[in-house]
Amino acid sequence: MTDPHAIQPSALDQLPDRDPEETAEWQASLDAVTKAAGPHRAAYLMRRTLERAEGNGITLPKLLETDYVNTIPTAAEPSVPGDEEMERKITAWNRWNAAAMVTRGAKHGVGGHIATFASAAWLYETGFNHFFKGKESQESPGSGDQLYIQGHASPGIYARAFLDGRLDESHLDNFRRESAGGGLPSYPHPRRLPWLWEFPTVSMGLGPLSAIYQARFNRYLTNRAVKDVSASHVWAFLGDGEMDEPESTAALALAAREELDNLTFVINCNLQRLDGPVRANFKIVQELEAQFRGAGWNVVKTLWGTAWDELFQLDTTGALVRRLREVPDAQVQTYQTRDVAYIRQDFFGSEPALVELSKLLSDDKILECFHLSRGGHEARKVYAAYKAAVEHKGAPTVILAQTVKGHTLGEGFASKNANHQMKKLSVDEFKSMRDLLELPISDSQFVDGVVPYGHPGADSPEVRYLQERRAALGGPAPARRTHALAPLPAPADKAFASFDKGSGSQNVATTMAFVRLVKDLVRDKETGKRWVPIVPDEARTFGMESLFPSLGIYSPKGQTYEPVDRDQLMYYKEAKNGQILNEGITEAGSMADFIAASTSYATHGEAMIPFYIFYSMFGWQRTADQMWQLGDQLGRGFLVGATAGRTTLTGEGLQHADGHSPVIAATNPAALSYDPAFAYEIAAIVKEGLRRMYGEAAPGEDQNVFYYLTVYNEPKPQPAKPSGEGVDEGIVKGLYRFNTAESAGLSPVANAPRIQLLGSGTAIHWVLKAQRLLAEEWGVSADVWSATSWTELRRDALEADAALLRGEERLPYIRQTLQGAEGPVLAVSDYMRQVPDQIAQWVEQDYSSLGADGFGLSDTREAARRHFGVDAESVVVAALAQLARRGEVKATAVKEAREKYGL
Ligand SMILES: Cc1ncc(C[n+]2csc(CCOP(=O)(O)OP(=O)(O)O)c2C)c(N)n1
Ligand SMILES: [Mg+2]
Repeated sequence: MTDPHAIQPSALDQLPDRDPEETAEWQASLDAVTKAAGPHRAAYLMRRTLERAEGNGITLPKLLETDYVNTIPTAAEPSVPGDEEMERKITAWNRWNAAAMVTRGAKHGVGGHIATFASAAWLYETGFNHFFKGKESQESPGSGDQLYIQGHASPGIYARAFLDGRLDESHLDNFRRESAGGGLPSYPHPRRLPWLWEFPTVSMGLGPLSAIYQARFNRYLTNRAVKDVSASHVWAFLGDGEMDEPESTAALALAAREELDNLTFVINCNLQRLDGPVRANFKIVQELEAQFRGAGWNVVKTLWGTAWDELFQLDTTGALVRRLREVPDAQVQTYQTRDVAYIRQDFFGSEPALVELSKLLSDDKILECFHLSRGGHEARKVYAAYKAAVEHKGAPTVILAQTVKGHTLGEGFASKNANHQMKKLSVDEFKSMRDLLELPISDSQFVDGVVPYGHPGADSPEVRYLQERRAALGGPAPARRTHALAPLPAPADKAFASFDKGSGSQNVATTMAFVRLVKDLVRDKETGKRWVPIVPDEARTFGMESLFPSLGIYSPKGQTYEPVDRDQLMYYKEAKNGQILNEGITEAGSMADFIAASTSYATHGEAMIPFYIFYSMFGWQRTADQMWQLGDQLGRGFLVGATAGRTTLTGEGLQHADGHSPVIAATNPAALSYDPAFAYEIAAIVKEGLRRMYGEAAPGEDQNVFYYLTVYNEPKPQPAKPSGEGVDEGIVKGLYRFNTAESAGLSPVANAPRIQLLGSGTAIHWVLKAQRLLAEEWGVSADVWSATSWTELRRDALEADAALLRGEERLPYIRQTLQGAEGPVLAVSDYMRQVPDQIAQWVEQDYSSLGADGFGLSDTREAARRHFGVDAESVVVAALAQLARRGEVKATAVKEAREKYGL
């Protein structure tokens, strides 16, 4: 056995002990207390001493865990400035209607959740009655607070909107039945119910991450003097199970570092998730406390209801606190469902001091404590926690509120492992709930066994109270602003037009072209300050470091140090009003930034224009779920996949080489995905994007879209924009003819066989070379088309197909554009063939494609292109093969070409 008093080497030894005698005296007094009064008392004294030290300004690292008790004792709770009885009644109606709407829907088999809101009802109610600011709030006009509501609690939010008159019975009866119109979406989906929901949350983990960046973005808006939203508070309601998602805790340190005291997490610690306990053998609250404290958050534990106070008073030995700390969560859950004999034996029977304590407790008292009395179920305690949170300065707050999952729903529900998925209550269960909640609903209202909705009447004291509270706080919540903003003025055309001349012989990569364009646009007098450049530690890779000194990198601290490169032109400039969000290596964080900025038009009534530029491989592939969230949240802005393509990243290889981001982007209905080949195309697409998302909407046009552009790092001379008709339209719609064999000056012979070559992005350069080889070496005329968006071409065609079912006939744009083009079509890109093949079924001509399928590899661009069979020579051979099949060139030409080029 090791001697506990033996001196162990420790970090303290690096610091010389100036007075070993004094040190020994302190240690001896601790030993004495431990011996005389027990370890609990010793620990208590140590904590008190640490508290005193803190009060004296002695800085010591904080302890990560406190006992399993409330942070705010009952005696320190402020009184709730409202009518507690009225709020109890309102909550009871909401509990009822939330359970009723899901139960009534059960006959359609559309599902729903009852237990989550039942555990969280007071967490929401207290916020709605006393804290959450609405959009018309005087302190934060047009913004209010931002509420991230747990997805599975949505029935409770609908129930409240029913009580306040924003929804009626038919809405509730169409919960989860949206296709006929007028229904309610399952979860917070702004796209489906844009006047109510602001923030989609149900893909767990994305809500907490987004909430942090939203709070951060609020600071950014304020610090950049776009809009003062310093009074807006961000509230994120989260499940304890949800905290296991990596995204949930990914940005905790950022929130603390930037002192986001405009942010509160409320974690509903009902100790259960979908399958069972969150931390069966451990304690989730303690784990979260340590994690949040360690990250620098203010932690408020609201664990026990008032009934427990008497027990803590009686706990003279500290045995109760010790036991509460040691019983694992799943055992606490079991107590919630077992009789008093079991609790006496299993909980109190574990040691003599607890047996003694339990003798002082009645059966009813024990049951009240173990079955019901939780901090998260008492308005006073929740109020105290929220007040502490909004008053805390210098750090965000997390409230760990302990609750019972399925609270008030009866024995069949409460604390049952399967309760997350139980979709209905029986009539008898409803009747017991009615009695428990003292709701004035009569048996006769259950017609044919159908549970009735409950409403005290539009003019009832409950509804008037609720509406008055909301009016005082600035209007209904949650609520999203849907009225149209004044369109932003279009930037001067000069910025775009300068790309139309081309770059002459100068080599310019399309990434560079995009960065140059943005540099011009951020200088625009009217709209420049609205741009939000976001980049996750890759600005230098994309040639953006010249933006550092001119725009500044956002830091709420400004620049407290002298940058190492201060004497250089492009030094690393941070500023409190910096415009660039240089996020460090977090694509998820950058996307969360993007989402906050891209929805600022609705959240704050201030349109912002985010562009987020990333390594294309680490965008969609890494964070596609956030792109989906963005689409749901109706975000607008530009995503830019740089260093795109499977063969462009000389030497980088398998994990960098992106051959499929356009495939993933195509799955998102809100993403308009473009693969521009030339600088002037980028200018045209960005110009159109600004018009569509921020300008005047055309009739029937959805403005709630975002753009995805793939740009390349390959320097090439940028041609001038062809002067032909329909070029601008073609760029936006996805295809236009760049040149013909004739206009390219390739002087083909009369009646030469002809082929149409379609290329996108960097592939256009191989296609153009192939066009020349075909003419000069094989007597074949090729016309070259730039396919700026395979995805938009397909969508247009899909729409034409859908219109056909409605009896409207129109040619898809792709077919119309290629009409009369001679010969077969060969489509080429630097992505897997699935990307160009999106259009195949609508091309009338013989169609074929080339692409970079399979894992990427490390090599030179030329070698990689030869490997994947997409280089100019491969294009020539494929074109000859296509023509040979049609009998338009000699069959031997294919073999000859392969041998000539050494394929
Ligand atoms: C990313 C993701 N994975 C899985 C789910 C499915 N899911 C929905 S709710 C749930 C359990 C939630 O438990 P918790 O967060 O503790 O919430 P509670 O209902 O207990 O308040 C799960 C696994 C989801 N919605 N999102
Ligand atoms: Mg839970």
